[in-house]
Amino acid sequence: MPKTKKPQFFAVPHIRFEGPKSENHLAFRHYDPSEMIDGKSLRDHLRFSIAYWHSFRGVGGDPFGPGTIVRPWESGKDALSVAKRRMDAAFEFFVKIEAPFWCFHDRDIAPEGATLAESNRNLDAVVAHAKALQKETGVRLLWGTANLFSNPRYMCGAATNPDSHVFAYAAAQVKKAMEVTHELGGEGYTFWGGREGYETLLNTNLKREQDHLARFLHMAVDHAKRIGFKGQFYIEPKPKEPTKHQYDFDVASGIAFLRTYGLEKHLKFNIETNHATLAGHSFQHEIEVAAAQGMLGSIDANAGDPLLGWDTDQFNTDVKEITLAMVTILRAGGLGKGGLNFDAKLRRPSVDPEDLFYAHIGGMDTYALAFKIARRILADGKLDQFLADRYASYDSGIGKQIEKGQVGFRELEKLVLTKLGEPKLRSGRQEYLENLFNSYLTGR
Ligand code: XLS
Ligand code: NI
Ligand code: NI
Repeated sequence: MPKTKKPQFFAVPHIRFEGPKSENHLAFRHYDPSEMIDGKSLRDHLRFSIAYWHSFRGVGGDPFGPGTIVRPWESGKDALSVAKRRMDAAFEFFVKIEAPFWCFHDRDIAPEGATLAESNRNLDAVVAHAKALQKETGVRLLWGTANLFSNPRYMCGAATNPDSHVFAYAAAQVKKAMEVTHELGGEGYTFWGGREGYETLLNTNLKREQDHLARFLHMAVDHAKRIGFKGQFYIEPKPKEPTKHQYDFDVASGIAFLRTYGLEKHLKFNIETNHATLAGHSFQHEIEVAAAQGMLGSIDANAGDPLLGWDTDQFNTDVKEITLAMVTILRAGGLGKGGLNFDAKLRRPSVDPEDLFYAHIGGMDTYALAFKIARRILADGKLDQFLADRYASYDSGIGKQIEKGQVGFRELEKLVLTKLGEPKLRSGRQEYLENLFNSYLTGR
């Protein structure tokens, strides 16, 4: 990856791969971006991306106190020049941490103005800067999105707002966000439901709001065609927070929603670990459900805290959780145009710029290690063989006829009464499989 011209914001050196035995914690142990695997570099397999909002706009604030994180680049004569300086720092970071991609919301990168026209002008100015930095560094845009949840106008949602004026405003904002994503060569565009949900049904027409959300997404699909944007659209499910009930609750309800409104060909899922667990699912479950329908798109790589019931957006260092996810991702043939976007933030007391490095090194190494273990699991074939055997009764005979829709209740009743009788119990072997899985994790 090309280097930045003159690093000036981080006292940390370019992060290099030093292997598992390295004592240097500002080095990769498992992520060697240039390692070739199956004719493709690990960089291209994993497609890591940095989330601008957390890493360059997050200041560590929480409901009990203001931010703790003060960055040296957050100064300048006006908001626009600060935005550009911050972006210089961000691209220095992307290069030094070996991330080939980044992701942003429109309002992360450029200040919102007093009118939409002014916001658009600000965005254009910063996007021109981003374009130059992308060209200089080779870093690309994984996906763009619009912030449709911070401004008070969106307090009751954007596309699902009861006021059509707000719907129109959101449409105008997304139009522009899609256009700048396209301008920057973005490989995707994400819709996270922000405040698309409700607090109480006493003031909510659920059916109408869902219709409006679908209408909004159809407009986005139409606009993509109009401007020639070929990137992948993603919907990012989340069950709650900020609203009590979000319409894109989880992947399964997302599939139902997309199919109901004829959108299933146009969107895939951007699955976030912490959103999966908030919905009461495992990360692997959400990936598996999307993959089963050919709708696995991209990953927002983070972790929740098992003891907390909100989106803590932590960096994930859980090799087991990620390896399970990777097994499903690899079986599904990978992420295509998607990637692994670190939608994760530093803890409030992690106030130093170098904490950004430790955080991402940990996340990247965990994913790289999990990727390698998952490949070994699949190459070894024992798990796949177990699955194949478990369902083998559907490969021929009556099972095959069931799958092909060649028999119904009457035929099956007759068969059981005359021929099959009582089925024999077969072990699901869960404990054996857990031990087998652990043996891959620990290398023995
Ligand atoms: C919030 C979401 C958000 C999306 C992008 O919970 O994860 O960060 O990824 O709007
Ligand atoms: Ni996310
Ligand atoms: Ni989230």
